[in-house]
Amino acid sequence: MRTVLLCFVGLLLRPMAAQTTQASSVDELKNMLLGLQNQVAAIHSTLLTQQTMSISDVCRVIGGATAIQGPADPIDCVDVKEQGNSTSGVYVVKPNGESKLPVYCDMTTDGGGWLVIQRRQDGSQDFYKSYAEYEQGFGNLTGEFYLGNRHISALTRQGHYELRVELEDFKGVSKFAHYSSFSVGDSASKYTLHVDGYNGTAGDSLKFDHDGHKFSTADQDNDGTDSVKCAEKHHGGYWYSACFKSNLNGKWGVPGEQGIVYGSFKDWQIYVLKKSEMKIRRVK
Ligand SMILES: [Ca+2]
Repeated sequence: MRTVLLCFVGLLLRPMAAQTTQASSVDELKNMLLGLQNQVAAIHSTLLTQQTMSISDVCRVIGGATAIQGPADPIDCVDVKEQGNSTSGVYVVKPNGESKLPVYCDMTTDGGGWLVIQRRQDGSQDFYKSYAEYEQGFGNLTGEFYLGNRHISALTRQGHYELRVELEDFKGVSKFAHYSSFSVGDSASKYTLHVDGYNGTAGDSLKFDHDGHKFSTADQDNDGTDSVKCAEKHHGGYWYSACFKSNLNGKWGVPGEQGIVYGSFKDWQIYVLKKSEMKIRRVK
């Protein structure tokens, strides 16, 4: 042990001795190292400035996740949940091949990880919108909104998704419909709805009469029925056929066929609902 220590001290002393005899060279080396150190600090500073990180990324880094390589962008709320987020709220996701997108994640219902694509609750948002507006999305993620067909399509093309529809009437009665399979086609398909595998308490008013149908708005009639303009008649944007079993984007608080209706909620009556939430989750 003593020999090892002596060798170690010897190794340290040898360059120190060289320092005393070659002071000028050492000074030059010192200056060179100092210059390199400054350059590294400048590059590091530039990288930090240029780096764009989502709030969740920053939190993960602060929380002790790897600071060397940032976490992958979440592609949906399943990823957001798996990155350790258990609070419902707005998060930024990046669907495959798409730009970053703020979404609302429901982390409490049925195990969490749900990405909300539509919410009605108080009539604060007008849902009588154009095809382009339904394509891009509108409203407030923490209030009433429609996420947008192009985003819903992009999300549901990156895996197998399930759908949960939650409904509430003006008396406070809540029901839900769960579909084990849900997707919306691309723009060329006019955002055709594909939905299957119902179970729940609200009945099936979505696969029935709407599965396989294109999206229609007042300014783009894709309902396949010449005799009527369903979106205009029923004041919404939806996968109308001729015309609906459900009208979840109808006019809030209005009784009759322009209101928010989900036929099987109450004996296939035109029964107006107060709240509606549609949310999707990737099935792994
Ligand atoms: Ca028509």
